Amino acid sequence: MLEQFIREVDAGLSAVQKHLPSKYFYDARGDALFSKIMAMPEYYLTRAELEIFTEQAEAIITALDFHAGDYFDLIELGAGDGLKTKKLLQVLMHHQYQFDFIPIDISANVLDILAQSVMTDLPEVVVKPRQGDYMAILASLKNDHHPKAVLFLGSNMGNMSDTQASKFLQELGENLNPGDSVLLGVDLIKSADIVLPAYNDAQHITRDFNLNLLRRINRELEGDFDLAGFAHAPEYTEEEGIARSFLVSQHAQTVTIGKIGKQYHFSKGERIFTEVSRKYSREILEEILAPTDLRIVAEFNDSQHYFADFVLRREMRD
Ligand code: AVI
Repeated sequence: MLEQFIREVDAGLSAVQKHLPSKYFYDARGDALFSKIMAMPEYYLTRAELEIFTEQAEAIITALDFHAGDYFDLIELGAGDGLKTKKLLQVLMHHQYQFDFIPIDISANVLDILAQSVMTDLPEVVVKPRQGDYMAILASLKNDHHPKAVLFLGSNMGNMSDTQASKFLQELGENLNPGDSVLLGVDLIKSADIVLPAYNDAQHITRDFNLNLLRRINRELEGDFDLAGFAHAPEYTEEEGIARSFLVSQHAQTVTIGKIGKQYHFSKGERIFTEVSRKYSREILEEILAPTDLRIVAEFNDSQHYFADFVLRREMRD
């Protein structure tokens, strides 16, 4: 784990256009900051998707096409705060569907919190948390003879490039059986005056979240980044539909990272690219899905059309 962090930081900071992987935002401090981001007035994504789940859970369940009497697996990739999933679980329980709820996450801690909260609020739901790699666990579940619906919510796919997203959905499809479903939550392309503030909030929580990458390198890799020497700078245009976050060096500076045993030079104005947050249209999603076995069968939107939850179905191969 530490070796991979070292390798990826060294590769990213040695590149001509410096970059760092956004997955390293999420240590304990990063998780707490992201929880705050989800509650910010500017971060419309969480509220929009929660509205979809609150208002349209019945229709979503119909689109997932479970048959009465079938015992199925409801799998969630990345255990979030559970708020949206609980809406779905409530309606499923109300209609006396029979299923296991299987949240999968790499963090045992995050899984524990979600499992506890579901067991407290909905004690009749069978929760079977699985810790580890998404695809490895899906592969291990593939032959359990239960129909499956996989939830991948919260615009988490937006943090992948289109190539990565396509590869991810291809693998996801390969680990499902024909007829299984995916419920995919994505943020939709809209104007910059709505999207940009979500990544550049008035309380500067997103700035701290972005800078947390450098703080983490300082702590875990013995770095000496001066956090005040880097500014948070997000960019977004509606034409492209991709929000990108950068950290911009405020003056020429040299940073030493002890555990790598190297120094990295930053010129004034030089940027570190830290995160992509893709916004989608149905057409873009269809292009991403083209090489996969998954097809769109339904789309649910919030009342403002900010967000979409797509139901995808693993099709039969001929
Ligand atoms: C987790 N992910 C969907 C968030 C997003 O909107 O891209 C991460 C985030 N980055 C800055 N703010 C929120």
